[in-house]
Amino acid sequence: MYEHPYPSPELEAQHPFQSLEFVRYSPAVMLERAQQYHADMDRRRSVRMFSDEPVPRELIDLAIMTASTAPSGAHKQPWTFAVTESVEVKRKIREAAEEQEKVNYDGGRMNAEWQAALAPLGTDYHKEFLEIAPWLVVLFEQRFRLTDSGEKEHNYYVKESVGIAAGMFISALHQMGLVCLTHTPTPMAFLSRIMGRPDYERPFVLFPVGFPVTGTKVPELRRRSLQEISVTITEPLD
Ligand code: IYR
Repeated sequence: MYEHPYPSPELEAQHPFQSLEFVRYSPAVMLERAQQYHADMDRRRSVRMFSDEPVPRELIDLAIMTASTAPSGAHKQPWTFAVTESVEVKRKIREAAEEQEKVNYDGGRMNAEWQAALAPLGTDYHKEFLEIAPWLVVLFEQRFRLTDSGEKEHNYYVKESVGIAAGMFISALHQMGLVCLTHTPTPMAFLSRIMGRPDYERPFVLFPVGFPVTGTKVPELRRRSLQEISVTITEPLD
């Protein structure tokens, strides 16, 4: 039994609590679901060739709602998802992204080691997909929040929180049968300007979202094995 139950009666008297909605599966169902989910997620790939086929806004909104279930520091939910299907907005974003990427690739802002690491992906400064994909979703991190009275309210673990939300967004899209690219055309300040976001928000990732163009190819990648990515600790080492 816990000597320090959570919530304590004093805590619960001051802040509302509710019962956890927990679904318990049998061991066989747990294993089946775990294997299914892994196999499904293992098919997810970043895509750079999008179809211009339309995607209902409702699906984008559902992916955002799923992303926003992410845990966040002090439950501050320090994110804004800016969504556009506007031809003009997408064109401006493509132009500005290509301008930055040209400096990254051809102007030496990415060093030789970095460029070599990207060689198997074959990326370059051309970002046509930013106009072709039906939706662009820019995830902004809120460094702080302004209250209704205009006061700064702190957010906590913003990068961690927004990173988790980004991952959940990516998996939500995959689960519903859409693809995206995790795109960071750095420096990304142009996204704040074009999308009219306040200066206390910073662009974190730009996601083109849609369907892959028919015949899309992706690089053959090997995912690191469990043995390579996981260690088991059996005794304290310090
Ligand atoms: N932002 C550039 C370069 C780039 C960097 C990394 I790290 C990648 O994994 C892929 C691309 C671009 O989008 O082309």
